[in-house]
Amino acid sequence: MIERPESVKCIELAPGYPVLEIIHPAAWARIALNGGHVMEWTPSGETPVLYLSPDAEFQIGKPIRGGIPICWPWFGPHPSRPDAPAHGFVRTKIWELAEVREMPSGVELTLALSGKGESEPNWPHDFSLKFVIWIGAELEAKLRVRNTGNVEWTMSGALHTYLKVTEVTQIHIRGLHGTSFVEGRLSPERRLQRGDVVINQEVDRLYASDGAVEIEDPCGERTLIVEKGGSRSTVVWNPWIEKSKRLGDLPDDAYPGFLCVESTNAGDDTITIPAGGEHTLLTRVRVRKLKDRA
Ligand code: TA6
Repeated sequence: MIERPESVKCIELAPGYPVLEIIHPAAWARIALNGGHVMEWTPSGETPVLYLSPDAEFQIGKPIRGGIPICWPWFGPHPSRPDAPAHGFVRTKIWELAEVREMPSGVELTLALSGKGESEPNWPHDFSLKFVIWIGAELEAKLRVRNTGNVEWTMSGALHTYLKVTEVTQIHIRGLHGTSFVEGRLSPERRLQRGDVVINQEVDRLYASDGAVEIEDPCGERTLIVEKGGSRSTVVWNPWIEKSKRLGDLPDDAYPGFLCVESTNAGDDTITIPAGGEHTLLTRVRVRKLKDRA
C-alpha cells in the first residue's frame, strides 16, 4: 500500500479485512477497502453523521450495511440478468488506495478499481473507476467513471448514503417539493411531491431531481444537507418495519435511526459513456447546527 500520512492508519476490522482509519483534527472516519466503502464519518464537535448497522457484516466480498455503498454499474436489479447481485458488483470488490493528501482542513483519499470485459460476467466492458473522498468538516465523495474500452456502454448507479437521524418520523426532508417520483422503482405510477417528504411507512422513491436535499433533525438539533453532482435522480429510502425484518444485517428496530438520501443515475437518468469518455457522480454531506440557522 502507498505511503500514508500520520492521519491515515490501516487497521484490520476482522482478520484480512483492511480498513483505513482517518484521525484528523477536522474529522474521524473509516473506509473499508472492501467496496471502497466509506463506513463512518464524524466531523469534530459532531456526533456520527453516517449510519452504520451494528449487524453489518465485515467479510470480503459482502456488501456493508450503512455508510456510502457504491452501487455501480447498475442500480437496483440488473437490467437483464435476474441472478446478478443487486446494485452492481463494485461494492464487493477490493479497491486499492491510489493517492492520499493530508491538509490542515482534512484528508483527500483516492481509491481505484478497474476491470477488463472478460473479468465480470454481468458487465463485459472495460472500465476504470476512481473514488475521490474528502474527509473534513464536510464529506465529499466523487465517483469518476471512465470507459477504457472501444465501444460505448450505458450505466446506472448511486452513492447510496445512509444518514443517521434521531427519529425518522420527526425529521423534515426538504428540497423535493414539486418534483415527480415513482415508488418502489417498480410502480409505473409517477406522482408529484407536495411539500416535505414524510416517513411514516416504507419509502423507496426515485425522484427526478438534481437538487440538494435538507434533512432537519430537530431532536438531533442539526440539519444534514446532501448536495449532488452528475445526478438528475435522487432516491429516498427507509425500509420501515417489514423490510427491516427481512434484512439480516440490520436490527429490526433500527429503521427509526436512519434515512438514505442517494445521489443516483437511475430510471430515466442512465448515463451512456462513449469509448474513452468519463462521468463523475458526486455527493457532498454538510452539517448545520439548528442554532446556527440564521
Ligand atoms: O436504494 C433503495 C434500495 O434500492 C431499496 O430498494 C433497498 O433494496 C436498498 O436499496 C438496499 O439494497 P441492498 O442491496 O443494499 O440491501
